[in-house]
Amino acid sequence: MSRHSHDHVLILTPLKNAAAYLPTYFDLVDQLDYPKSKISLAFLVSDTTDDTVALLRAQQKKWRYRYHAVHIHEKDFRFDLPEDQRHQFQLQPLRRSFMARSRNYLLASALRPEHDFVLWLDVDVVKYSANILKDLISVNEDVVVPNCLRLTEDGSFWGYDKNNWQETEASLNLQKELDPDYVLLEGYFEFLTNRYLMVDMPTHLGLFNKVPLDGVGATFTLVKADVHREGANFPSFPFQHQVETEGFAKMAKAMGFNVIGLPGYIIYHAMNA
Ligand SMILES: Nc1nc2c(ncn2[C@@H]2O[C@H](COP(=O)(O)OP(=O)(O)OP(=O)(O)O)[C@@H](O)[C@H]2O)c(=O)[nH]1
Ligand SMILES: [Mg+2]
Repeated sequence: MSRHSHDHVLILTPLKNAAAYLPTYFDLVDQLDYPKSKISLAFLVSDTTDDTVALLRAQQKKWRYRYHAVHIHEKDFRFDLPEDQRHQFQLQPLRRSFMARSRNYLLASALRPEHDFVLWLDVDVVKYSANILKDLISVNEDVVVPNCLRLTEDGSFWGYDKNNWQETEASLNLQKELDPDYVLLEGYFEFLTNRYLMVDMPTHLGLFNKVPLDGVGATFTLVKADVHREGANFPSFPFQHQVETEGFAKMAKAMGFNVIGLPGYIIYHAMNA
């Protein structure tokens, strides 16, 4: 029998000017109810002007013997996006294409034979259960995502990650007429896609109520490492009208992998812009 226990998780986080979020990020990771010897972390820092790298190095020193490994990668793409235009509709295909290249670079740099799962975790996810890793692994799907809301002061329900969705008859019909290179985006009034978003699905049917998805985001996305090893990654070019994380879901599905969402399993993203 193999001594390998098939539960080593590689946490991957791309970073850009993320110093403000890192303390909370590290606190939350450290609170995970999961053996730290079975967790590796790797970061890619790009085009950054704040002290993200200094904070990472300090944490790396602190966690060197606490976790299996902590690796810091740096690569600038010289993609200069004015902060106040980050979410502008026309800029999204380009912004997301650079994000795709960042994620692929990080994945290719960090993935090692000992890793059984890859957890994509954005730095600005600010609240999740300590059980989440065990819970998502227990779901035993190729790709699984919880439902990411915004953390609001009054606890009101405000969906954040609109990239988790199902195609509908209307969304598929609309794509028949579309230029193959046209990139679809969720959450923009400029172009309505008719997808059924996970943030709009019922959340009261239990933590482990599974729904099939056709697109995913990557605020908190657990992937069996073999899915990536076999070649599913983040297209930086339009693939079935998607780039980056939704393109990854499309690619994984095209290869025959399961992509599953848990609408009742809630995590929270920072309330920014
Ligand atoms: N390496 C790299 N990381 C990036 C880049 N842009 C954003 N990131 C990081 O990628 C993750 C997701 O980016 P966000 O800027 O949070 O994207 P978002 O959630 O769509 O947008 P917000 O609503 O502003 O949070 C975060 O951990 C960022 O720090 C980039 O150009 N390069
Ligand atoms: Mg974010």
